[in-house]
Amino acid sequence: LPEQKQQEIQRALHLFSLGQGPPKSLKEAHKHNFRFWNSQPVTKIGEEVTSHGPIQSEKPNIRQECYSLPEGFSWDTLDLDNTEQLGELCTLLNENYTAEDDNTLRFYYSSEFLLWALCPPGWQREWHCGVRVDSNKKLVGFISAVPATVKIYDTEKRMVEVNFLCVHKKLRSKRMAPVLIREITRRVQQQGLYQAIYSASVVLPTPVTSCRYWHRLLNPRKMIELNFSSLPRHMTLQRALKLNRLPEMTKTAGLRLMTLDDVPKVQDLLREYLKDFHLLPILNKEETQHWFLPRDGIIDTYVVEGLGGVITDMVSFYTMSSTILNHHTHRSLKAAYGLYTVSTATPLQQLLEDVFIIAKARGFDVFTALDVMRNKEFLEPLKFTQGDNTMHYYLYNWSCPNITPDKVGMVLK
Ligand code: MYA
Repeated sequence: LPEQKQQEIQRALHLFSLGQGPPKSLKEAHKHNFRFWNSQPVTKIGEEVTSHGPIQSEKPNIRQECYSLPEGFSWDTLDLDNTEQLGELCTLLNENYTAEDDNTLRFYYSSEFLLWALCPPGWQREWHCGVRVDSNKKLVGFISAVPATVKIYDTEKRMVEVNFLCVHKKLRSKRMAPVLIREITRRVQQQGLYQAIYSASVVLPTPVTSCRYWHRLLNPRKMIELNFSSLPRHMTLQRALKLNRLPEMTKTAGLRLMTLDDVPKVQDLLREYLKDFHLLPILNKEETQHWFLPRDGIIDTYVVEGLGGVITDMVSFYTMSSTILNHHTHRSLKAAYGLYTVSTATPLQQLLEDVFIIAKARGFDVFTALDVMRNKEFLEPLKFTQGDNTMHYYLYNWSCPNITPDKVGMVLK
């Protein structure tokens, strides 16, 4: 094609991509002009990385004052101890954070879940960063960070996990997200941290790893009635019931909910299991307690206690409830999202099948897991089917070679 024509096509592609939001695949990402992300210390799309380390090694000049918001909006650091403000955050997220494309399912975040996710040991109020409309004080934007120690290949780094970036539906595509990201970056850097880890279903520069969701039906009848998008084609109710049938009773002696006394043993079990992966959390006692000690409707950890009180195995998952929109019989869906599964004495499949039996009895409809760690060993044998969604993990201001999902030892909530 003549050069002028080529340029016109490039320009049209660029304008098209601007109106489309971030790309959903790496192929699309190669054509996308990341106006904001290209200005940030992150690996560029297509850049081959062989070295390890910060992208910006010198300490940045940190602005003293907040970044400017469009006129009519102001920053407001939320106080999550204040039930009214916590309620406002629930409303913002529940109405604007997620909805399936076909508008049938919407995640429901409870106040208790948000307190668990946003106030782990070392949390900082400044990192619960909201945006309000000046005229009526309505909360319309949010971004958060929580502290974490993460090991990437051979480097242990104190950093933050960034999550719950949300802009009200009516204010989308107005470049509010880049301002929120810049502001949380500034507030984190002010505390002397220069790296972050985060995940998203969209492709940005550049995933360090890309993992797939898999689903195991616990209540196949309900999932079929809901026409759950990840069901295998031609799955009839009879086939689904037969395929997903579970034994009546669990098999593993000593399987029980984790208690406070188990914290040090769970910490040791996890440390030993995770040590060979290329991306993993380093958890102290307080963090292990916070992230794993069961809290009904939020986080569950089952352990197997062997002879002499030793903890040999564990399965942890968090609860994600969804509201079902426009269905004549079903109002809500309860999903278990697998975190860490470690087996040293119980066969992996038996351990999980037992947990499915318990989860089903406790009203969970589906068990969801990523293809990270050694999970591939049990996904297909235990009748999981691959979902439609990909979870891309990202690092801010850190470059390292890409990590395959089986070398990922970390699940972000
Ligand atoms: S992932 C969950 C994200 N939230 C949702 O999906 C909820 C529903 N969606 C929304 O609320 C909005 O669509 C959001 C974008 C707010 C996502 N991560 O304002 P815009 C880029 C990063 O016009 P909007 C999570 O919480 C996009 O490529 N960037 O767009 C982790 C474009 O940049 P560029 C994203 O649709 C968050 C720009 O924003 C995302 O109105 C980690 C457009 O802005 C995304 N999910 O709002 C954040 N989606 O021009 C990064 C779009 O370059 C943290 N964009 O293409 C980085 C580390 C910071 C700390 C560092 C410390 C040292």
